[in-house]
Amino acid sequence: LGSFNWEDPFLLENQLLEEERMISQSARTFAQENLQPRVTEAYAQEKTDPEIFREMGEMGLLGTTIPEEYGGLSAGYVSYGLVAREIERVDSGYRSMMSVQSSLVMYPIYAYGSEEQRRKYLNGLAKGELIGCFGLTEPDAGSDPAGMKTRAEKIDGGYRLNGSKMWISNSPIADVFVVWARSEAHDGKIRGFVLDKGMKGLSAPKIQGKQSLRASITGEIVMDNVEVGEDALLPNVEGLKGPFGCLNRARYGIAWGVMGAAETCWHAARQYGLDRHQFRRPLAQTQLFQKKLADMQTEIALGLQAALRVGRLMDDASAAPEMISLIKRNNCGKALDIARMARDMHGGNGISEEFQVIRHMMNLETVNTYEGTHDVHALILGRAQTGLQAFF
Ligand code: TGC
Ligand code: FAD
Repeated sequence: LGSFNWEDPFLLENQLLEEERMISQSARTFAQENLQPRVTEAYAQEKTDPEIFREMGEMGLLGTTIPEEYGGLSAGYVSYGLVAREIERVDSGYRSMMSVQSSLVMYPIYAYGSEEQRRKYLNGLAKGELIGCFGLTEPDAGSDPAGMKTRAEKIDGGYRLNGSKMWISNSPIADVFVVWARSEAHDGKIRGFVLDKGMKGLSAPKIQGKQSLRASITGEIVMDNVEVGEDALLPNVEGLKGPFGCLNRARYGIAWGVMGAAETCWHAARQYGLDRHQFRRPLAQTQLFQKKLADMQTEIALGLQAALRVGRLMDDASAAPEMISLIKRNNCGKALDIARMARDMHGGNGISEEFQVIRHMMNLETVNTYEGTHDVHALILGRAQTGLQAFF
């Protein structure tokens, strides 16, 4: 029998290709050296440094799955997941910045865009010289995006857009806005449009006072008679499968990312338990503490293994959206439980920014909600096994 590595119980590392290991290692070095030193202040001050996009771009961490000719790395989805895990090991907000840019902005422009749109945007987005955002959610349409009110009306040579989007990552600092609207000219179907910062009638006010994901800026997108040319329409997709095609990729990345946040919390709790003595022995020498560590280790090992399995199927073009719902839901829920547990295991210190765990815990409340809430993914899985949809 082999030996047991407590940090990597199923030897995930051995299941990676050489290229995947290298991408993961360089993402880890980048995240630990460049992001970790600034996160506590960024979170406390609710400040997003747009320079981070350029730094990620220089490291090749934006649009890793996009072909090299458009500025990406032509890497696979396992590599993309490993990058998400390393960035979210530091903070879910930083991973959000990366995954919106990669999966929700570069991917739709690449997959649904014209050649001109690809040439216009992808290289700048890959370098982080342009910042992107993705507007699907509205004040009155969150879990049910089909209920959106944003409209595109046909005008001479293009479209006029009216509506507002809510809770949009990156929007106040974005140069490129991928927005989804019902288009009268296309039988009322949902279509994607790419808007540029500075267009008349387009604004993106910041949402103030978030108590979660504070290192990642979030805003609205307000479209007040924004007129765009025909060239702003994403020509190659229509209907909700457009935004959902992007969400499949982002949700998959989140399933890896949250395991990174959970690993940070687990490792911190273990170390705290070894260092802190009560009742004349380390906390880690109590049965309750060890049971909690065992639960954390088990859920993380299983969650990573499941993410790797789905990543391999994605690289094989055979992953189903329901598989992604399963791992997004499970891994977010488990990561949130682990962060709450780690917070508790730190006692009073657990509420201090210095020990980090409460920041992860607060962040994971958002991650458990966005990209389909925990319960919405349960309904997707319930529908898949009963054939009965229970959304309404
Ligand atoms: P439904 O009838 O199920 O489907 C409508 C059409 O969409 C297609 N479709 C999918 N296509 C590809 N992948 C998927 N995962 C798909 N899910 C659905 C479907 O085939 C159908 O196509 P067609 O051609 O037949 O019309 O739609 P519904 O209206 O009943 O939807 C229900 C539900 C709950 C599944 C869905 O609306 C849902 O998932 N809601 C959650 C909303 C959500 O995830 N929003 C995310 C906003 S973006 C975000 O949060 C970014 S945060 C990023 C960050 O900061 O990191
Ligand atoms: P609701 O849909 O109103 O849900 C409220 C509650 O009701 C939830 O518990 C939900 O599970 C439950 N519920 C809903 N429907 C049902 C049902 N049929 N049966 C049982 N329970 C149900 N969106 C974007 O488009 N782009 C972004 O970049 C983006 N970034 C975000 C960043 C942050 C920080 C946050 C917080 C959100 C972001 N979102 C973004 C929005 C996010 O996707 C939505 O918040 C999410 O989809 C949930 O929608 P909602 O907030 O309207 O909640």
